[in-house]
Amino acid sequence: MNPITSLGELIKQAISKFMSAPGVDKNVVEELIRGIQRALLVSDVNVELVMKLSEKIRERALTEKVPPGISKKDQMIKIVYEELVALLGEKPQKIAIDKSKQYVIMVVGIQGHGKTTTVAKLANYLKKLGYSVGVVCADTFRTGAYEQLKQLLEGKNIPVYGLPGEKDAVAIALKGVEYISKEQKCNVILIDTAGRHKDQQSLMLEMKALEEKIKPNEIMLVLDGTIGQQAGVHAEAFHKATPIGSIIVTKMDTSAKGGGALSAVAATGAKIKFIGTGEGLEDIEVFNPQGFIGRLLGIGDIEGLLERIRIAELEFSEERLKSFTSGTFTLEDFVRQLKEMRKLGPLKKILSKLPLPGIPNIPEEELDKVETQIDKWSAIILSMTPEERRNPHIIDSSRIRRIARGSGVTERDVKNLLQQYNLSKRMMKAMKRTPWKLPKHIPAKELEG
Ligand SMILES: Nc1nc2c(ncn2[C@@H]2O[C@H](COP(=O)(O)OP(=O)(O)OP(=O)(O)O)[C@@H](O)[C@H]2O)c(=O)[nH]1
Ligand SMILES: [Mg+2]
Repeated sequence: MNPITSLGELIKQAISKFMSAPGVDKNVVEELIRGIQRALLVSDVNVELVMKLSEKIRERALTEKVPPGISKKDQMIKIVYEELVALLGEKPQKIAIDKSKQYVIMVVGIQGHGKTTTVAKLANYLKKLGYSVGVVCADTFRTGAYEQLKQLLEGKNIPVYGLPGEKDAVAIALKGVEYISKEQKCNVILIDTAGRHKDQQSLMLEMKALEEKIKPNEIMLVLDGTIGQQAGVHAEAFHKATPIGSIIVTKMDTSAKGGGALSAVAATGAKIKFIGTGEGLEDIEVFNPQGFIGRLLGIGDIEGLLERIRIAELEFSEERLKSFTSGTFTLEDFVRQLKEMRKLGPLKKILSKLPLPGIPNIPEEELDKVETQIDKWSAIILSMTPEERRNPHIIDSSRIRRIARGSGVTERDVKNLLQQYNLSKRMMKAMKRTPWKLPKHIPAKELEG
């Protein structure tokens, strides 16, 4: 069974059951957790990790407040999503290759894990991204390795170098790099290496020799996803022999153990860059934990949902809400709020997505200025006395002068801050009169800078 679908299907089942429950109580949450546990255990994810994750979900479900305007269900989806992403490591790895420089990638791994196939897939993938790519076959152990590579890349206009009969892998690699870069004028060079040797130690020695002589810019380790949690052990062993820069987990399409391989490798702290999802040349995917989990959960617009909750959390923290409505919205609240909003993206985009009734439109240039001024304003506020912060209306021109001097800004800067603060305060009052609702859906795209 396809592990991405099987793990995904099981998680989706658990979630859709959860979504169809009439309300959310402890039992419903427990059932959701059990469903997710089952899905992960079937996918060979380490039991201890599964238990830790369940505990985390349970704890957050019970303690985190639900911001107004958001359903408990949406909040639970967010919690499950975040905890699963944390299990696999947060960020996708970027392909950052300078097109004007030579970049050598050496692909290593155990026999049959998918090195040669992956080299071909990767060459094809990088070529599509616009790189000029060539491939070197430095596998002297497997008969027909060079032929295999040539066949995989047939018709792709990607040069393949090999020296059938030559027994010295280092010699082939050196000549190959020279040929691909000088004669073929390619800047990205992928080197396929042997997986089989008379023993593991001689394999590691050859990898070391290749690494020393070729000095690749990146060593990629290919790991077979069907080995489940064993993947973590192999990743660690290779890490010790040669500095592994990135990992590709292959055969994610064939075994139920894929989830185990991913979590085991992630647990070693190694960076998974791609996953292989089939035997074909196109079956390679950039490994992006967030996208991967998003698809597993089967929620079409997980990003939209997350943004909606983040904004709601930001705006409606209970304390903040109280200070808004009781009129004790202080200068410190103001700057803190701006800082937090800025974390979400460009201020003007956020504000333009919030329907604020009865509030004059703030010109775009003003908002641009606001963005650049937040740090300055923090400094200004630090120069104020606690009383001034609480009661800004007492700040007269002599106080303005003192504050400006103290924070190393102009008097205009101080006045400007006070003006913006007053404007914000008016916004809060207007909101109180016309309680506003968050839009149901803010497309994540529009929040991106
Ligand atoms: N289903 C599936 N099969 C894969 C994937 N990657 C590789 N394979 C298959 O796994 C087998 C071994 O792949 P190779 O690329 O030859 O493995 P290798 O690591 O180069 O093997 P040696 O050179 O013998 O060490 C082949 O039949 C590939 O088609 C994948 O992502 N999914
Ligand atoms: Mg091979």
